[in-house]
Amino acid sequence: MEKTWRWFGPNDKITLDMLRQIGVEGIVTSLHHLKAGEIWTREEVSKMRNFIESHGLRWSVVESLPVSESIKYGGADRDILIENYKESLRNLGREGVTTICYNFMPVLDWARTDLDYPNEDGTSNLYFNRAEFAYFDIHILKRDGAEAEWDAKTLERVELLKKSMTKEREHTLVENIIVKTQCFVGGNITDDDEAPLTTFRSLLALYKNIDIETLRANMKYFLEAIMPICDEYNINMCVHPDDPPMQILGLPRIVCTADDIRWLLNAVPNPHNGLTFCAGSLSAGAQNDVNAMSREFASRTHFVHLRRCQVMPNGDFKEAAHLGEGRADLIDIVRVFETSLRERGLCSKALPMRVDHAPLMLGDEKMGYNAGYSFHGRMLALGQMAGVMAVIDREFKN
Ligand code: DNO
Repeated sequence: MEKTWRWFGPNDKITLDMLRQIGVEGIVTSLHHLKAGEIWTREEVSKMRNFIESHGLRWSVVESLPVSESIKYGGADRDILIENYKESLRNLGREGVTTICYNFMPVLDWARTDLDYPNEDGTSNLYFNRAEFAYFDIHILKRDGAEAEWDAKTLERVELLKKSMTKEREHTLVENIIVKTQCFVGGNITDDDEAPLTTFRSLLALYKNIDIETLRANMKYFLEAIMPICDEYNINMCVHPDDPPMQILGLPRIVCTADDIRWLLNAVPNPHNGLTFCAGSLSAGAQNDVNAMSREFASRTHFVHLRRCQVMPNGDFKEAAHLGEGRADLIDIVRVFETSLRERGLCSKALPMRVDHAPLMLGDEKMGYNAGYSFHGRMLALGQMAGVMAVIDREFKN
């Protein structure tokens, strides 16, 4: 696979020159200065492409070209926003940037309660504490009917938590769940929002009458509308699975399980309607056999995220080391994709992969990196995954 790296644009403290030194081949980025729904002009796309190429790298993947909420819930202006999306795709296609990652998660792009959960070895990771998330839902957000949606064991933990909860921790939970994880990925809440909870509540309200069936219909509508452009420019759309892959905050979520993915790929059978195989997101769902899913969906996978989670008996999950304890066997998954490429007569570099979130280590914690996107942690993970790929490549040559 092609070794790519998520880079956040010219203001990223991790520079393209640094990335070349550690063996990165392709860049994954977005036009982060544009808001969801704005047209990406050919000039803007070309400027970014040239900047990346002037550093000896290529713009391999757009992550993300965000889908506006109105397209997801089916608002009055959705057709206008879909036209804008199509225009952005055309401009990307004209510039030869043809792998597009996006997601179809209502309101919240991804969810974690802890951004620096300490490990025994002195590093720290992202963590999802189910009870703290439920606490946020019931006691901070105060969402109607929230309590009834949580299981008895989690509610018992919430009761315990109530006894030790402080204002500071409540504030940190809000920051972690709806601000710090969202502001840098083109999410709904920006870091200068003075009332993030109010904004968040009004976004949730947009989905009051939207159930799974409606969201599915809206996703199909969106995909069918953009497929002609994808055919014309050979663009691969790669939906990112819901993270975590479960129903949360009363919102419908439709890319959580193998059945969901089967539905999505069959609903719009065009091969340009494909998947970002995020092993990490999928592994956070105890229902998912991630390795079996990689086999089943390899031929419709156009982009791979390598990471893995460890799921605790109480439903918490922790982002584990790439070669450590976790629910997805990344060595096997790399082998699945490398094999599938060769079976389909494609060159190994035809499929971009990036290491996803990795621990904070060796001074990363002082650098203010975006949550999950450390330098040393990701560099170590990339080294490990590059080693796995090299061994597998050697096996194919022998
Ligand atoms: C977080 C990411 C997500 C992902 C988007 C893709 O680190 O996994 O923000 O990039 O959901 O659209």
